[in-house]
Amino acid sequence: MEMKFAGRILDMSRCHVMGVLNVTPDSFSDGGRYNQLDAALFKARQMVVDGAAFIDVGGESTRPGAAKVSIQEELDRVCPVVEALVRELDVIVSIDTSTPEVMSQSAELGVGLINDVRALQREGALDASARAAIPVCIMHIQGEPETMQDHPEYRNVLREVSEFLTGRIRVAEKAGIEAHNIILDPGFGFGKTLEHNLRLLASLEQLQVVGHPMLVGMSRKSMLGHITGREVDERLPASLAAATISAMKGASIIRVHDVRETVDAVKIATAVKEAV
Ligand code: 8Y4
Repeated sequence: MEMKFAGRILDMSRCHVMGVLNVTPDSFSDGGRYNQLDAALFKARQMVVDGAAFIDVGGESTRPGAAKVSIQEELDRVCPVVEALVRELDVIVSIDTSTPEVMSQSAELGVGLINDVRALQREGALDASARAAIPVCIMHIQGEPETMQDHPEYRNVLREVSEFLTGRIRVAEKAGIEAHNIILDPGFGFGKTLEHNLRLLASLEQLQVVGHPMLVGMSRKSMLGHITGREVDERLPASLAAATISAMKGASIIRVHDVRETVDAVKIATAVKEAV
């Protein structure tokens, strides 16, 4: 199954790695040897060398308690970086945003994927994504990022995530988004307890919707901290285990902070899958 991201064709029956590039004001405040743009480009370049197929550029923190970012502020942060990455690097640039204006401007700059953790639920997002006419990742979230971890509750987490995603596919198609451009994501950590996250990972195959590749992101997340007792900067081994399991269970894209290590883990999983 092939998918086209701004001119680049990828076989989605295989597993690819997406590197995380945060462009929030404090993400590059180390040293002052580079300006923000140089630092972002340097980090992205290394992720491409390390084997990333995607770079996911995000200018708004979804952490509960994070400060709200205005549309103009998000545009100012993200657009120069997107423009530089598209021009300079041999990689698919993904835009991590829920803001319609950012979706539209990024698409004009040549981004290959819209990654929306709010599943195109913001006013104007469905329309902006449809007009962009590039692939979009629709992620499950319960509630809003600010409050989603207050008391996550499901009667049947698998069924509810599955029904949310199929419902959003239907809404997206009605808005003019082509079915072949829709990627799905169970949204690990987005309005879920450890138990919910583990149930979703254990049954990842059952969440697959025919014709729609799956993206997953568990890198360094607190679910891994809860199991291992490790702080965020010591979660690489746990993140690699989670990536390996996801790849074995059919994920097409794995969103991570540690590209080099994850590419190796995915290579092992892919080799085993293809040996059957
Ligand atoms: C430590 C490190 C603690 C990272 C928390 C986090 C996903 C996503 C995020 C995901 C898709 C994050 C933008 C949250 N997670 N997009 N974005 N899927 N599609 N938290 O799972 O990395 S940000």
